[in-house]
Amino acid sequence: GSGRLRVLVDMDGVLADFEGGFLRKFRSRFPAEPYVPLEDRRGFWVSAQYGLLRGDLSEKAISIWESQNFFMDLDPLPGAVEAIKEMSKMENTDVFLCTSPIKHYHHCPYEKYAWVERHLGPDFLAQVILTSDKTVVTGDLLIDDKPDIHGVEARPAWEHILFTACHNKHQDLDPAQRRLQSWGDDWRAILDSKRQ
Ligand code: UMP
Repeated sequence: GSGRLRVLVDMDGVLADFEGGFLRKFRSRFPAEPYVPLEDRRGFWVSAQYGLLRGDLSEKAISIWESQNFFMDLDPLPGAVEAIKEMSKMENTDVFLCTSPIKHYHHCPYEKYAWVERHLGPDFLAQVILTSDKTVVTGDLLIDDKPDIHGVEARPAWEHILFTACHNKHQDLDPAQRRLQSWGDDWRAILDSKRQ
């Protein structure tokens, strides 16, 4: 290899507060409907849990993140912006933002780039990787809140570090899988553990 460490960092649920932004806009648009408090969230797919609550709530949930300004308005998670800026300034370290767009493409891809420019600065736009299959992207680490990341590559190059989120905090992991509890956790030690 190049002797450099390549870190792939997910956006929704790791840098941007997808769950908090969703719940706020869902309650504001559908004030009479039931909702799932963040402490009751289980499973990665918000739409699936809302569908279990009541059949028609799945499509109401989806309509929230398909709306204009949903992705743009997401707040950064605590410490995320500072951590990414510091990580990208480290010697021998390349940071890429690796994120899957929703299928409804009218707003999401544009707003993800706009979010990066706004919160991380224009220099970070070149680091964005939009992909619906993260297994074909090579890297040493993938920091992501989705517990099961699969695709056409059966043996991805990266080690998946599970970023703790409301929907995965109770989940039992494979004993080999490592977690990052938050950006206040020791992400520097995880990076160091992968350096040559
Ligand atoms: N997403 C859905 N449905 C859900 C929850 C999330 O489509 O119930 C979207 C939001 C993100 C994408 O655009 O899925 C997940 O992308 P990654 O965090 O895996 O990059």
